Amino acid sequence: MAGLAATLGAGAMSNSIGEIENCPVLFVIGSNTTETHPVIASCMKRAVRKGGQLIVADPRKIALTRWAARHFQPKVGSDIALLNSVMYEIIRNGWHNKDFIENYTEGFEELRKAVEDYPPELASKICGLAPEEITELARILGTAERVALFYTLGITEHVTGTDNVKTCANLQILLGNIGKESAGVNPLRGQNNVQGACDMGVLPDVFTGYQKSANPEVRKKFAKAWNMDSLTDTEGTKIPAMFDGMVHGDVRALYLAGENVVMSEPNQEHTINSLKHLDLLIVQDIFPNETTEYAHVVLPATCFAEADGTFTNTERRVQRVRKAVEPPGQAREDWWIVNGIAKRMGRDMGYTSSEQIWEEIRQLTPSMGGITYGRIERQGLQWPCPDSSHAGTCFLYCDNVFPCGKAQFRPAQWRPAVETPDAEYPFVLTTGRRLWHYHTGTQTRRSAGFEDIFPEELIEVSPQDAERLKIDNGEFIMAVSRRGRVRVKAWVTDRVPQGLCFMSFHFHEACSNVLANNVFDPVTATAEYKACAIRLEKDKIKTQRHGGTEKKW
Ligand SMILES: Nc1nc2c(c(=O)[nH]1)N[C@H]1C(S)=C(S)[C@@H](COP(=O)(O)OP(=O)(O)OC[C@H]3O[C@@H](n4cnc5c(=O)[nH]c(N)nc54)[C@H](O)[C@@H]3O)O[C@H]1N2
Ligand SMILES: Nc1nc2c(c(=O)[nH]1)N[C@H]1C(S)=C(S)[C@@H](COP(=O)(O)OP(=O)(O)OC[C@H]3O[C@@H](n4cnc5c(=O)[nH]c(N)nc54)[C@H](O)[C@@H]3O)O[C@H]1N2
Ligand SMILES: [Mo]
Repeated sequence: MAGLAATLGAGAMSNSIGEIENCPVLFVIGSNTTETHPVIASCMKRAVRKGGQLIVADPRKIALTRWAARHFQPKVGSDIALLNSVMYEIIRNGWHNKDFIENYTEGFEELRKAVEDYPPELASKICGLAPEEITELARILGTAERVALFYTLGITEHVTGTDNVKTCANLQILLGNIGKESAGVNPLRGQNNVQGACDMGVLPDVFTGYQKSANPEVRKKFAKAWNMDSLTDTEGTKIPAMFDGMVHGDVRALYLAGENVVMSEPNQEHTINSLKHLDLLIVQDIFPNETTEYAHVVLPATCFAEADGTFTNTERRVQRVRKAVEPPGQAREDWWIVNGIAKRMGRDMGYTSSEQIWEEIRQLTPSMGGITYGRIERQGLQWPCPDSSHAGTCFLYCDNVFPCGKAQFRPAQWRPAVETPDAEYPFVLTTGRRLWHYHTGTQTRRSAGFEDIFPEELIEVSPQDAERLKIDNGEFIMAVSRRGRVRVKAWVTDRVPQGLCFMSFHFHEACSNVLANNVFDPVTATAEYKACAIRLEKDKIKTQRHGGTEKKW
């Protein structure tokens, strides 16, 4: 799977958005698509209207389930057990794609052995589905002509996130659902340009296009282009290690560009404490926010509508963005600020436009060599696009050609979340997003319309739990974890099953990251935002709505 892993590691969709409406079976696991990717959700609905079968696996009754032929409601953090059991049933019934496995894969025996430990009766105890439901899911996926799998953070934001992703890939390889249209393994990327950021090498161990910094040839190529004698092969630091390093004094200065970490990192107290240790905190942002409170220097940047450049979307499509309005005050484009700082630090990179920067990227990145501003003037191009005569790539691994040779099974074993409910903290809290708001709210909470529609945070509590704890819909309660407590209004709703609560991190008055657990996947260092243990308490002080900290700006 190295080739597959390279793209999955890059987190790109193997297939394209345009193929979604023709999927005969869509398997959506851990993605609240209607609220977080509404445009892609409408393609999924179109597929359903065309006769496609939509299968959703999500612990919550999300809006997409209204369109689903079947909604499976596994427990939070149980996906490996569920999918291993599904593969157990697929193999037991002979539904796996024997030709594909024989000719194009490696490691089938190891996978078969690994999933032997997950008969439905046993997996059922972990994931909370009936054994018959697991068999039913296996039959739907195993007997389909092809299946497209879509996943998002319900899969990745666990300490087992990497293994969760590998398990999704194992399933699709087992069924031969790779390298063809309207199939594949499709992580739906988050921000408008998170794909672009990763593609540009904003990761600790790669240059542009996932060229490894450990490779001496690659380092030589970049050093030459940048007129340097050599480039270091040390791997960059991942976020959790940075924050720990601040506390221990190893990290003295931090430069944040476009991240409101006080709100978005797990365990807010730890985040703030870490920032307070810094000698220098620089924040480059378009607005003052909870993090600029701790900054020594704030650099005002332009927003998307005030800048020129490219964004790369979830289907690997590089698209032009053009400046539509003039930036206010002293705000400058992000690249201009970085260029200016480098100049003052003694290294003039000499950039004068975003196109000039793109040209350098293109020349140094084989997978994007054929993408020029001229060619994407009207319509973006999808990488890989190696040269100017190449039309771009809709779906990866066509003709079963994998960069590593054969697709490799990478079996994984289920492990529970780090924090599971106990007598003191009896609920699972899973966190995420709402349609009306964007992340830490710096942008959407400045929009009167969104604030009218969804003005405050609500913690989702099941009707059964609310009745037992005598919690009324709309009543303020306290949500308490080992890391902090949050006062928040209860939304009594069957969107969550008994024992599960859900909160977003959009509102500073009641942010789930006060509660979330700062434990991380060992490979990616992604936090376990999707599972921690909490208890609910009645709020003794009956105060007004919006009782949290007041905004100072
Ligand atoms: N409106 C809006 N849209 C957004 C964003 C936003 O802030 N607001 N942010 C963007 C970004 S950066 C991202 S990364 C994406 C995220 O997109 P999503 O991942 O769709 O967003 P989340 O709200 O985190 O939803 C995760 C889903 O996983 C489910 N889940 C939780 N735990 C588990 C589990 O253990 N197993 C399974 N199978 N499912 C589980 C939750 O119930 C939820 O439905 O959204 C993007 N789109
Ligand atoms: N509990 C919980 N926490 C989570 C998650 C979760 O599911 N649950 N999801 C995680 C995920 S997937 C993500 S992506 C993160 C998001 O976390 P963040 O990236 O910290 O959240 P944003 O609110 O998007 O903050 C981005 C900042 O960038 C600024 N900004 C916007 N445009 C520009 C620009 O063009 N230039 C510059 N310089 N700044 C700009 C905004 O004003 C804002 O302050 O949150 C993570 N945190
Ligand atoms: Mo994200």
